[in-house]
Amino acid sequence: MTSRGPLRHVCVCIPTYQERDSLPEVLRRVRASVPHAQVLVIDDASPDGTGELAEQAAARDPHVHVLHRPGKEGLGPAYLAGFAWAARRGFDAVVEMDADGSHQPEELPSLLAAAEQGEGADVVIGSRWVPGGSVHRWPWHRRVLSVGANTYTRLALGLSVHDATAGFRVYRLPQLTELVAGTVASQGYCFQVDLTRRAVDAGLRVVEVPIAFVERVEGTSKMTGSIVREAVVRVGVWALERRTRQLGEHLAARGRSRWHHLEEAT
Ligand SMILES: Nc1nc2c(ncn2[C@@H]2O[C@H](COP(=O)(O)OP(=O)(O)OP(=O)(O)O)[C@@H](O)[C@H]2O)c(=O)[nH]1
Ligand SMILES: [Mg+2]
Repeated sequence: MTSRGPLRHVCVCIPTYQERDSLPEVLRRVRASVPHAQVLVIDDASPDGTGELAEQAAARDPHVHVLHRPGKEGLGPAYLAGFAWAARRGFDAVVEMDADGSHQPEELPSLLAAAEQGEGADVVIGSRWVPGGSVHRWPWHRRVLSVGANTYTRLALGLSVHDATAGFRVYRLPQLTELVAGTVASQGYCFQVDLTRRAVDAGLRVVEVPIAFVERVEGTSKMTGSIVREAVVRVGVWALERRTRQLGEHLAARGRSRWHHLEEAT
């Protein structure tokens, strides 16, 4: 039985690449919204000095920490490094959150509450695409891309999650450590899809909570064509693997029931 007790030690992981204009305000709002939580900035040697800015914040505030990585490797590897950092320090849960202001720190308490209240959850996804969720300042083509990516993912992988690409999440740590024990090669936002399908396959309880997603005002997006291509290809491969596995299970079950009938008849 998985334990879903109260979350006393929470680490908010914020990956950054070139976010000097938005990070200070995001840090301020996170600290105000969840004062008990620790915050870890994971910076990939941003040339604009985001890492140094995070260091200055850490020097002023013992709740802020910085993990410096030698170069830009993508969102996935940055998060894996952050998860390992938090696991070594015995946190109960980690939060994933962008540094660009798209995820509202004021919604953190409701995400954490969803992990704790009632039956609780192992994974909480801050979802744009459930009733009550919303997207602000996105042009129509970004909406189409996100809805399209989520529809493709849901149909291809047979997931019931509505926002599998979302990057505002809570994970209980022991469960997350199991999920990422194997190789997680995904780099861009398909890292989020990868962890979603791993969580569902592992039988974890995944809950979606509506959020208001606001397009960044400062800095520039790191979304590229190759990040989208990575997601399309990887989701396609996972879908094939899943269907092949399901077919194998179906044939094995049919074989077993035929054998059973033969045994009964003799
Ligand atoms: N450490 C690290 N952080 C990254 C990397 N790429 C993106 N990030 C951070 O991940 C978060 C999400 O990146 P965004 O550029 O906002 O990408 P996005 O949210 O998918 O795209 P937009 O919707 O256009 O903002 C931000 O906090 C980025 O600074 C990376 O290679 N390394
Ligand atoms: Mg963003």
